[in-house]
Amino acid sequence: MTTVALAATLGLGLAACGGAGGAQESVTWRLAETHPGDYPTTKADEWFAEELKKRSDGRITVDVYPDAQLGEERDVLEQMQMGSVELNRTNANLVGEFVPSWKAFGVPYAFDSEEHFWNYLQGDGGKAKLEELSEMGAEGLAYYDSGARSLYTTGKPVEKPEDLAGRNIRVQPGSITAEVVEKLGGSATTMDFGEVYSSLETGVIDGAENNLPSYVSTRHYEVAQNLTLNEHQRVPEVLMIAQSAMDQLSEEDQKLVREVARESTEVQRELWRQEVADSRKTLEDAGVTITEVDDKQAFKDAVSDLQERYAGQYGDFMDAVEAAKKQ
Ligand code: GTR
Repeated sequence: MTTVALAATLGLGLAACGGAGGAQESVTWRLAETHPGDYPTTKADEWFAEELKKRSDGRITVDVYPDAQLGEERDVLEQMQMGSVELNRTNANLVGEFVPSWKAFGVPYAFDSEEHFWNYLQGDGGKAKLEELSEMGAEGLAYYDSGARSLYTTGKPVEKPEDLAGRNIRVQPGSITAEVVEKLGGSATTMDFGEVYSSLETGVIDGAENNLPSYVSTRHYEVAQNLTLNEHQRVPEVLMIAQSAMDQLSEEDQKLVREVARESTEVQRELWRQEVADSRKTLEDAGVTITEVDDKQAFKDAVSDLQERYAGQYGDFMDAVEAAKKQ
């Protein structure tokens, strides 16, 4: 845990001392966010906080801490488990370290399209998945969009999986993306989000993978100027709350939290669509080499034996994903 994260944890510990369980008159909670203030997830967090304050007549205050002020995502998830951070917006890939069945979100090419992805998330499969967060003492409140993840590299552009040979690609902690990258032919290094820029700059890694808005907001495109739109994963963002925080509320306020969180999904999705378009423009203006991959078959073939293994390991997920195709 970083010093900042530790200090934040201690600070909260003191603030929480008054609460002895049961419904509180009013609560002030912290929401951890890794992205900067102008990123779509952060704006949705803010909308959630404002709306909740308004509709609870001031009983529920949520302070959003952007820019990983409460620590890197993995640290925050640990704090969530201990109940020392109440709310967290994180990427589903990171959750796998704490709730192993969530690693399923990293299965490559699981979803055919944005529509398929959202059919799954908003259907029974997606709802059941949110409930699995109880294993880490949390409740899943809402999904946010995160588009598709693609590769980006320094050096020469990646046009086909073979181009990854000998290249070291950063992946998120807790995810199965390392296996995916290695099947594609590269080598994988697990690293916190905040370390990626300098590691690209100094050549510790040769690339990473993410969606367009993250590639732009982190300015990774300045140091890794080749983007390959191979779209190997669609991994949602999730807004979660520590069970110990939820337990402080009356039933009526718990319902309100869930309702406002659900509504914030629509706000975020709208912001997301705009951000993807803006990011594409930023990248084009900056002269980034964008390699379109119209036929993703070579990438899909490279990971096909993983698919068989995952179908066994994450059978329920794969069945629900399949069912969401037909809706
Ligand atoms: C982004 C995601 C972040 C973080 C990051 C990463 O797409 O929104 O929460 O997980 O990816 O690659 O670490």
